[in-house]
Amino acid sequence: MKVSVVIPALNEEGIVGKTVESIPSDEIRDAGYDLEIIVVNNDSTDNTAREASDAGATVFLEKNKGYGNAYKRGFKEASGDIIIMGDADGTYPLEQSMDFINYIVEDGCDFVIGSRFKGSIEDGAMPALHRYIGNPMLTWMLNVLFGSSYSDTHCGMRAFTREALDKMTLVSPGMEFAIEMVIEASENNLNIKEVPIHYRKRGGGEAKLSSFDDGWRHIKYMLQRRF
Ligand SMILES: Nc1nc2c(ncn2[C@@H]2O[C@H](COP(=O)(O)OP(=O)(O)O)[C@@H](O)[C@H]2O)c(=O)[nH]1
Ligand SMILES: [Mg+2]
Repeated sequence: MKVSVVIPALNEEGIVGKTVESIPSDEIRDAGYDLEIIVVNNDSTDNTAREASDAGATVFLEKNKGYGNAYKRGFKEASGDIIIMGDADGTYPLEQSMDFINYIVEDGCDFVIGSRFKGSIEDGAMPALHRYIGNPMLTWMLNVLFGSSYSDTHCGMRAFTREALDKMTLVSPGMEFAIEMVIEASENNLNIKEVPIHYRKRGGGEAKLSSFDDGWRHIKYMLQRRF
């Protein structure tokens, strides 16, 4: 069986290399899996692409900007039976990848998603506005509208099977991709598992997320999709 780790990266010089290196390649290979690491770049103006490939990733350049477009490209290029996804900014514990894989292979889960709210959040890793208002409100709204029971719909560290990927219709170009995927997982009745994770401060660079624009886009996406 093969595992593909897919990471989108826009101007993540200084941290994308460390993020790639934090993937426990030996542990994954020792457990008997083939492994590929894919970084999808989008016209970064810094050394992101070079740093990622020096760290051992295969780098693709996607011409259409956006978080969703980057992931769609990465998933198209990935040939794994299991796909793991996460940010290039050092915030997610990719070193915990084997836990995610094991929930799929040993417990038969289809879709595994981290939860920062069931786990822990390093001081300064998430602005108070997102931690106490934005994320809980968006998570609550999604659960009410789509009948799901997530605790952290915006957690970007996830793993799923190829069959699960094939069932999900993923078309959003931008950050709404994150919630499109959890809605698709829920609506396709995938066997979903939440794993508590520790969320760290960004290892450098700048957040690409804009609180109000992206918050509003998420609300609009949910309402348009539901009604
Ligand atoms: N290739 C690519 N990656 C992106 C784009 N926008 C965001 N990313 C990456 O997607 C991940 C999530 O973005 P981030 O700024 O960390 O958002 P946050 O975690 O919600 O604050 C990071 O690894 C970014 O580098 C984009 O337009 N293209
Ligand atoms: Mg991030």
